[in-house]
Amino acid sequence: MKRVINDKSGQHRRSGESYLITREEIVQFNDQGYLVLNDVLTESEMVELDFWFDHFTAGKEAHRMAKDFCDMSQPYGTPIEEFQLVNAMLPSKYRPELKGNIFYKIAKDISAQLYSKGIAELDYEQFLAKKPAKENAEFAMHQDLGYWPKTKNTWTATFSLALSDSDLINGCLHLIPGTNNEKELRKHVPKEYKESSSGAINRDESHTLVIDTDPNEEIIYLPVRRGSLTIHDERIVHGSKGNLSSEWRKTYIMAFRDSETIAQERAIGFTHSHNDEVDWSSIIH
Ligand SMILES: O=C(O)CCC(=O)C(=O)O
Repeated sequence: MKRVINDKSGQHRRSGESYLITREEIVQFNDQGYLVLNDVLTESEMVELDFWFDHFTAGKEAHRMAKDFCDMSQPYGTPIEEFQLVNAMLPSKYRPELKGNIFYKIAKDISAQLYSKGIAELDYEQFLAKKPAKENAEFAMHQDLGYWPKTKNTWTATFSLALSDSDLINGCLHLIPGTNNEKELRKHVPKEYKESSSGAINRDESHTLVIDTDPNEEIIYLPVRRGSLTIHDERIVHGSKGNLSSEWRKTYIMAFRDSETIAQERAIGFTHSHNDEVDWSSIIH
């Protein structure tokens, strides 16, 4: 088991709302599909985000979020008291006060350094909290692109900001480096689903998709301290295990994609809300 920690990153890379990444890190992101950046946000910046994270994950906006407040590891409709993990999708849609926060500004700045072929914009964001002592608060191995409509340009940088330290005990992100460069996307199958009479897969039951992995593939773990970031791309095979600790694992996720890709998604009604009504058979040429 390998743990990846990037000791060269840190606050010395910060200048106002910018965070400088190196040429080697850009190459690593393209070749291996992920990056780890330590100590990106300061403690006082984090405290402002804590307030909204705790507000949402305590369910204070749940009454108007429908499926956007859910436990992605279980079927929709699971009672809140039985949640193992709490997902709050698109928090700044529900509380616009969150728009343009410091995490957004820094992630946008890093996206621009990672992506030179177009304009990287925020596509969606989510809060993810794993409850203490919940062995099944896990994300099955998947590739993010397996969840999304097909678009010409798939470029994505998904930023996970640790609001709590994350480690092997509380279910930090893990992944298989280099799988981002596989030619074909792996076959994703819904964890819970019913087939319609036409044989099409109905994903109304739950959001989770799963893929098979080979036990010989090397999985690496990305433990990070509070205020640090992991960044992964849309094709890398990744997931996370349950939380065996006595504390919450808290993560704020933002995904940046090419501005034209986002426009294509929106044109078919795809906003990354779990309340979207999308024609999953639609393919954008
Ligand atoms: O951070 C995690 O636990 C997993 C999140 C994840 O799978 C994702 O952002 O696609």
